[in-house]
Amino acid sequence: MSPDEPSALWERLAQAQRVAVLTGAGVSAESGVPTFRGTDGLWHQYRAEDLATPEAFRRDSRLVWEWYDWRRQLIAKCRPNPAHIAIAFLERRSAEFLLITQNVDGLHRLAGSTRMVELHGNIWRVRCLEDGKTTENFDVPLPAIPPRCDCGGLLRPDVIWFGEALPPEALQEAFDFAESCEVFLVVGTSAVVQPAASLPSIARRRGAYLVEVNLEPTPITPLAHESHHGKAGDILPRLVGSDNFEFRTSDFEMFPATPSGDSCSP
Ligand code: BJW
Repeated sequence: MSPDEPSALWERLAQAQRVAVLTGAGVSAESGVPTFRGTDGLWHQYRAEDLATPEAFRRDSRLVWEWYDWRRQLIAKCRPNPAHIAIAFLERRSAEFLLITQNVDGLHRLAGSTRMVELHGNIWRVRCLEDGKTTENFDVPLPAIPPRCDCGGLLRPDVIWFGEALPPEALQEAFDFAESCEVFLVVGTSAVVQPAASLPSIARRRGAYLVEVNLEPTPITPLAHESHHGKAGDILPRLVGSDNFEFRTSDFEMFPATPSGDSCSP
């Protein structure tokens, strides 16, 4: 759809009780967080098999942690962009709302989203392989690699790697909401990674109004009632009406101590 074409989304949102949003790496791209696929994506430069599988971690936990430490340093400098803010704004104007994110960067929470499931975990949490305890960890950079738990056990990033099951409660909540919502927005995901990629078609089959925002066509495009091609940070605020509001960057201070107060937006 061109930016000038009228969108029926506004009307649909005004009538909807239940609104869902599925996000992927593209929603954080304008904040400076790299996506995974495409020519600038992480998987263009690095092999997922070496860095994002349980086998890779068993083989070389230091290498995997060095990669995650680098990404944590990069993300620590990033701030939410207008797309994150638009989604937090939409939550506030919806009777019932669920943000289903595949992102691990924590930027949605910083932007003010609260009704949210993180399907692929969170890069700011670690999990001990010995005692199974999960804790927040904002050390940037990590003082020791690989990091260790107080119990001496090896810590791993609390994210979901290929071949691993998604958190069952989060997944169930996402599927239940997709089956019962009236509006389902899909923002900045290539929609190739399962099971998250199935959610839009489930919602569509169950009668939801399906809207996509992405730089380019995806497998969701043929299913969508509306497909908006362009930057989420430009399109989403207009679509949901958050472009009439101003937000201070001080609203988005996140970590106890960030290496620099600057945004790493390009
Ligand atoms: C913009 C933009 C701008 C850019 N504005 N748009 C069925 C069929 C086939 C395979 C499978 C299947 N079921 C399971 C599988 C295997 C596998 C899978 O799906 N593989 C496919 C790739 C083939 N899935 C799994 O392994 C999952 N586990 C599972 O299913 O377990 C089953 C099980 C059950 C019981 C016991 C045991 C097992 C787990 C998947 C985990 C994915 N993990 C990662 C890494 C997370 C941690 C980390 O960050 O380090 O998650 S991989 C990576 O891909 C990351 C992302 O969340 C995920 C999705 O990527 P996303 O977000 O869509 O990013 P991109 O880069 O792909 O796309 C960005 C998009 O944004 C693009 O479209 C751009 O155009 C757009 N964009 N700038 C708007 N400014």
